[in-house]
Amino acid sequence: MLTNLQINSRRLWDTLMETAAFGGTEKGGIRRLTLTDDDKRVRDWFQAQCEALGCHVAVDEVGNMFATRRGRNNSLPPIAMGSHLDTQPTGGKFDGVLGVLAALEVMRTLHEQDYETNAPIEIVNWTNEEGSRFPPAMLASGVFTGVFPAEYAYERTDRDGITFLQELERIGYRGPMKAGDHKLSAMFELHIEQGPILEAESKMIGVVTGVQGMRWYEITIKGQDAHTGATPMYLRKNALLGAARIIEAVDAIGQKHQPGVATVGLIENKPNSRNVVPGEVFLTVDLRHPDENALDAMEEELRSALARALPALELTYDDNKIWSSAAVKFAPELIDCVRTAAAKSGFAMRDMVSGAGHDAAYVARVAPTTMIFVPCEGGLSHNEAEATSPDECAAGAQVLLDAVLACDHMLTAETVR
Ligand code: HGY
Ligand code: MN
Ligand code: MN
Repeated sequence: MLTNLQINSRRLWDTLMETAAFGGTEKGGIRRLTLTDDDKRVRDWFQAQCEALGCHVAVDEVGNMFATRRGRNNSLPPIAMGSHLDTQPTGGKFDGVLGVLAALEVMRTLHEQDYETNAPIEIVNWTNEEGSRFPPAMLASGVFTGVFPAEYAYERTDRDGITFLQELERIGYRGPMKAGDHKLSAMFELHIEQGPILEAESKMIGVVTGVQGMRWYEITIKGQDAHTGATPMYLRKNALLGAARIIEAVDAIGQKHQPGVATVGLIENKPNSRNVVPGEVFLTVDLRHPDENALDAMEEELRSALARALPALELTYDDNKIWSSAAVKFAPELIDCVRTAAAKSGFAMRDMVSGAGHDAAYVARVAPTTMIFVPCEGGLSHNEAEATSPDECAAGAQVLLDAVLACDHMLTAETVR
């Protein structure tokens, strides 16, 4: 039951470039941290575009936006196409954005062709997927799926002590709908791969079968501020030296447990003065692996590294696991919809597990979910130079359209039985 509906590649590309202006950076990336004025601007723009297509836009209590196009049978929960419009501080034009704007292109195509689906079709913009400003990542899809209570999200603070709730209310996106009350029949998320595999193998489509497990830790190391001139080496309690030992140890854990990965990404050194021996360091650790047992081993080795390295430098520390997202497998029936869709357009494809986290990892807890990847240049992402081509964006959007219609057809057959 595949149609001949074709997305408009030019319009999709123009829309991607147009919205990159909301938080655009000189280096050609996007800095659109969640719940900032730039996030508000792109949300307002997105809502207007969806309403112009006749979609109803609802917002839930943590700012998740749901733009719904009615179908023949509106008693069915919508088939959703979701991703995120927030970015990293030095993000690119495509991470998250491609998924939401390709979904908008699908909606525009259905609308202009006056194509009636059986189930309602929906675009979802998930709040704070990145977790860069308000950790952890995937915070609002986590509230939607019952992983976190809304109050937990509301209390999260950025590094300036501002709360998620303050900002959500300030930009006017604290919606009336209780997160999770809104049901979904299915969700597809289109995303750039953010890794090198598809490009290296000249594959256009990644048929994503799951997402690897992820854990985040916050570690505070304490020593003693002291004078860099008058304090002999043997009398120092240098927290930054301790941090250096831990940064090395974390990298060694990642090297040892490949394909797992391990990273120290954020570090704050205090007082960060050139003639003071640093007395306190705050740093974050990001551990990931497709296998939960391997993640347990990596976590154990992190704990031992802390216990071994820091007391030896007369430093104290506290470590706090702030987030854990278990490895996820996606819905086989939706994966098949993606395969069918990619084959219809003759795109070379391959199965893969996502290295990056995505809202789909949480949505899979409450509805059949899967993802579609397209390549990005050099596998580079979370970088202002992140790039992909109009053809790759169009291929992803076309597969998204055809996968959603294949899913609609499958659900119709199920409900007709
Ligand atoms: O951290 C992640 O994998 C995602 O980009 N938020
Ligand atoms: Mn993303
Ligand atoms: Mn990201």
